[in-house]
Amino acid sequence: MNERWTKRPEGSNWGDFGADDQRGRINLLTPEKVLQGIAEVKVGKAFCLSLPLDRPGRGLIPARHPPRRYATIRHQGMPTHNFRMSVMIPEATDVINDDAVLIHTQFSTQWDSLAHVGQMFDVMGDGKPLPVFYNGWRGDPHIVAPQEKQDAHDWLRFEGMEAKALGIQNMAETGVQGRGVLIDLHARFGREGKLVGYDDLMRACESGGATVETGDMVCLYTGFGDVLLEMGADTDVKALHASCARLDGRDQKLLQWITDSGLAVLIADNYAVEAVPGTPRAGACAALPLHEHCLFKLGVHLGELWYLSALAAWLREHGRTRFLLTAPPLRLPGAVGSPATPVATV
Ligand code: UVW
Repeated sequence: MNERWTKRPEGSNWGDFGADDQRGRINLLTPEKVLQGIAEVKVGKAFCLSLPLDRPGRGLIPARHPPRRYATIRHQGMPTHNFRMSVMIPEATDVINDDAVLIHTQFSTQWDSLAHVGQMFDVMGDGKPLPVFYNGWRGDPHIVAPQEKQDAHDWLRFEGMEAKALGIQNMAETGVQGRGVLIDLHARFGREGKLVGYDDLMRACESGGATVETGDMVCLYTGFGDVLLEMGADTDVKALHASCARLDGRDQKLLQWITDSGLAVLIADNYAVEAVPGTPRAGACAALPLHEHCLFKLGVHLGELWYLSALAAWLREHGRTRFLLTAPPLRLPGAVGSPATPVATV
């Protein structure tokens, strides 16, 4: 018996990939799936599926800020900016730049690790809900709390937080490569702020010719990335929140489809894949029901704010929906999310 849980959440797959599994459905990215992805490479054209990492402007999710860049300090307090090596070695002709970045891992194009969203859940069946994550890993001791530094800048006040289990490096270490399938919601709903349930999703699959098989990496193109880029740095947050399709995480049929389809990961060009918060419901429940279903119950990593526009246009023009997708996060031990620069090859 597993010592972390005696009762697994209804509809979850905890334990199915192993008692101590930390990869979830990434386990489905087998060599066969990589070969299926490679079989989709017909013309050798590659697409960058990342936004510029300083987009979306400020304010979309107020806790997350654009990257800040710093020059490193190389010698006698001097910044490594057009730094002349002759300062240190008189004959040297070299000129050097070096930088450091303070980056909010989920500000722009990103992966959510399985440590990103858990639930208060009665995992030991003793009537005492605890903070728990996929496969019964705990908020404490597995997701280690930060130490507070009272005198630090707000951004830097809580240092040392660490996902000792389920950190994003677990995903990175697999290479995250396989067959991508794009479902074109924009072709069906345009920029309407539409809540998409199972029936809508199935109609979009049918009209776009997309089929999803076990182990596929599913990308939802909604057009959100285009709206965001058109706004430039001055994000109109209200307009953005009202734009384009997002999944209805309260639709049980949709959640069941995620389970049954066997998809390995779920990706969108919007900021949460689903509507946030989910439509109101009486009683104790998840505010982010699709996050609960994917990250907490099934171990399905979520990709958000990906740039899918150019790929979607090319696929539509060529009557295709599948491609090779290579999308590792940073191999950053203990992080709960990561920027990504995914590549689709067609
Ligand atoms: C939220 O907090 C809404 O997280 P995510 O980046 O997964 O949308």
